[in-house]
Amino acid sequence: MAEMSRSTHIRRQAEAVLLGNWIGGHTVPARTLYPHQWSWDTAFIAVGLAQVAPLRAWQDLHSLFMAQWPDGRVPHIVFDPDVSDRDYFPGPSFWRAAGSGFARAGTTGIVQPPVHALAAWLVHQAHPAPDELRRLYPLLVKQQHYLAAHRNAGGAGLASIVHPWESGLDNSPAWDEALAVLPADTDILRLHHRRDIEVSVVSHRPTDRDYARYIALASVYRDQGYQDYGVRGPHPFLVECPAFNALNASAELALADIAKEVGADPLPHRERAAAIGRAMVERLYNPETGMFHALDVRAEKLSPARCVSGLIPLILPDLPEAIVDSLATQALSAHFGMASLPLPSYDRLAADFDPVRYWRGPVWINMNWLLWRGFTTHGRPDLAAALRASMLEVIERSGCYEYFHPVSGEGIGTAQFSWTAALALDLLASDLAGLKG
Ligand code: 2M8
Repeated sequence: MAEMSRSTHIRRQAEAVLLGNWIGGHTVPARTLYPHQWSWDTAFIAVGLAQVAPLRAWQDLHSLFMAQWPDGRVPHIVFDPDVSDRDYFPGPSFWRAAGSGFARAGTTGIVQPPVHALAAWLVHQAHPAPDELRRLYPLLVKQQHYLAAHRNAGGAGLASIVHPWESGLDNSPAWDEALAVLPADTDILRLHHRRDIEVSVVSHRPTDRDYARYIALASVYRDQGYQDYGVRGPHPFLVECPAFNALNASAELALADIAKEVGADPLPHRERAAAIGRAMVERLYNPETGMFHALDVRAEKLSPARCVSGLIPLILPDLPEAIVDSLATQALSAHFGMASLPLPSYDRLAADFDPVRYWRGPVWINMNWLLWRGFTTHGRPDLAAALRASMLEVIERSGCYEYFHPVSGEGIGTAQFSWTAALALDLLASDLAGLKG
């Protein structure tokens, strides 16, 4: 297809997906499988909406931040009062978290990666809206404050996640070792009915053993009132994820830009970003594999798994040049095999690489979009261009799927998935001369 009609084809599809998933006030990730508002999905969606409906982008971000908790945490799901509790598990009756008074059906009590400051800055780049930035800035600062004050379980200034769902890469092999020491009591699933496997293919979703651990971990956190006690506290899962922390540092950099725009001081944001970057290099980088790994804070051990999350620190502009080179080498190596297809979520050479199971092999567009930004930031236009082309190619061929088969490029998971559509729109709008933001 000629370049023009090819872009038009993708753009039309993507716009239709975002319109179809707009339920008035916010956009859902996908109508059937994910019928509520998700935190980091909202950020990626806003980036794409900036190209076609900037008012909806701001509305999406504001509706998420209306549910921000008084302690600053932005919940990973804001439940829609018009959706039955039976339509998503675990729903409001499991979490029993009121959140802020504005979330009528409540929220979850865990978070997701803080991509929102970057998203707000990118929306503003596409359609300058200083008043919107002024409204959001203090809320974004509070979100960062929560992570710095309550999640520094390892004591080095990095945020720990307390549940795999907080990473957004739910069943990534990055958590396998930290989860293995926890009991996997699948009896818990007799009490709690898995809705996800009724509306998608069982072999693509996390296993029952993983799911049982997710439910047990969420119950522990809920039953301790969603309090964070740090490394010596009772929480059984405390992990420093390289992607989460890279996004945390990148949020501070975006806040520095936003601060300048709204008349606040950018310097503390830059200093925090630099400190997070340094701690990541010290704690999460493994020179032997040439990439970053998740750190189990309780066991004080790096996960051996090579996951795409370990390449995401490439988004940080001040990463040492030798590490940038190494991450690029890894991306091109047989482990990830960035070539005609975008990067998979997990090491292609690993014995347990699974091309269809969720975050244990398939290609995800949000991860590749971040890497594309990273290559551009570090002056690798050739790699950025190749990755951009392969993402658009797979979306054109298969549609706006949730994820893609890492060998055939076939679309898998749910169709009409919002962040795939949104990021396709951003890719189409971005020329290779440079990134916005
Ligand atoms: C997936 O996670 C949810 C739980 O949060 C689920 O499996 O039900 C992940 O891919 C996550 O990153 C994403 O935000 C969410 C909604 O798209 O779905």
